[in-house]
Amino acid sequence: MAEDRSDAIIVTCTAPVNIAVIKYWGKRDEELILPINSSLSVTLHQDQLKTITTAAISRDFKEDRIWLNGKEEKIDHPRLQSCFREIRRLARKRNSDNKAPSLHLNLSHKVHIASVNNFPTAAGLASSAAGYACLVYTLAKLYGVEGELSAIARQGSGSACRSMYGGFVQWIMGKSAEGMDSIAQQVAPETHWPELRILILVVSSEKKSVGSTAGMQTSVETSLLLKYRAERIVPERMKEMIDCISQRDFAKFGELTMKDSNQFHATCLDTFPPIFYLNDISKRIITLVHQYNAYYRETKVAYTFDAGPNAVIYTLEHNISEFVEVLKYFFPPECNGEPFVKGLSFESISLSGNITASIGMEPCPGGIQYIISTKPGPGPQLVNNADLHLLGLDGLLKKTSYTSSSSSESERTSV
Ligand code: 2P0
Repeated sequence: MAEDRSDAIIVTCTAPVNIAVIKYWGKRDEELILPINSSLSVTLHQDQLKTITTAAISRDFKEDRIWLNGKEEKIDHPRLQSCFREIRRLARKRNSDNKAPSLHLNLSHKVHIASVNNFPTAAGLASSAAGYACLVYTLAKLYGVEGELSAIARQGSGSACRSMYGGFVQWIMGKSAEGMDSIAQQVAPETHWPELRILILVVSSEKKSVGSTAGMQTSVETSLLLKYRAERIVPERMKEMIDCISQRDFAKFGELTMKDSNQFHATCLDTFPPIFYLNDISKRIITLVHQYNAYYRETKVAYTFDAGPNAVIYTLEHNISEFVEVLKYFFPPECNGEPFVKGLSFESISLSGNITASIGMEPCPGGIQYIISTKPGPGPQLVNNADLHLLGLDGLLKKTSYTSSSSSESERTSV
């Protein structure tokens, strides 16, 4: 728990990445980050992908400070400030209600934060979701505040509210102007569907052309398809997706996941000027998945794409060995000694020539840089080991905190 040798209290927590199967795209309120439609995601396991955040508070600190991935950044970012303000407001309320007044914490004391990801930025995964979820969870533990925190994480980054829970999570868009009802809720825990597997196919390490925040703003301003989607399509799809998950119906879950990803990218094309997130490799992966499913006459594998060209594949445990072999066949690895598949291991099998002949695509060497294999996982966690704090008792970044965390994690994720 919190540590208060000398005067500093230090807390470290971790939070997960999530991948939406019903996409969030578009805000009705930019400042409060209120969406135009509800969305639903799967929380990924933190053994493979997580953010680690340490928060320290002390009367000796002169100002609030933050280090992200080893580099000090400005603390005055409005979204960061929103999260600080809201957590401190809850702490003040808790103190004035006198429910569990904190003996140690003076709310005027300054806070130092350090945060690192255990996955390479090159993976192109939205790190803001895990990052803001981890910040809010860690600050809440530091100040000893509990309860509904997803509405605070939402004010850091919309998708961050879904990373406040494990398993299958919906973000209910809410109706109020203040956003108190725009919150995340767990639909089912990570244990609900133990066979579900997720592969992240990293196809490009380039920075995305249009960031999500700016991209969705232009879409809201210009795309009639997005408006139609938000008002007429997503409400039904949310119900349908919750049913697929509760019945563990992979074929329906996979089909709806692919359709929703395609519709999100259609709204990007309907944006003016249009936004292109999928590249040629993304499109080849889409074709491959459809050909593979056609071979079996069953939806065994599903893709989804966010605001970038990397694919996320959902499938079931018993399909994974074969599908990864299919990927290796059509995207022969050029990985220079690095493992092609990192993360959760599975047995390797040899491939039947019938499948590759039936798919009939030209192989594209190096098209996929590497794959991260994972499964659904739990929500944010408190780290009960002071050795893992990223900040020392002096409130400064430990010399090893960035590099050692990154290298030990990459060892752990290799197979
Ligand atoms: C999602 N994405 O539902 C969708 C699908 C990208 C495509 O949430 O402006 O980084 O911080 O609220 O949360 C990306 O949007 O945007 C996103 P902000 P965020 O996962």
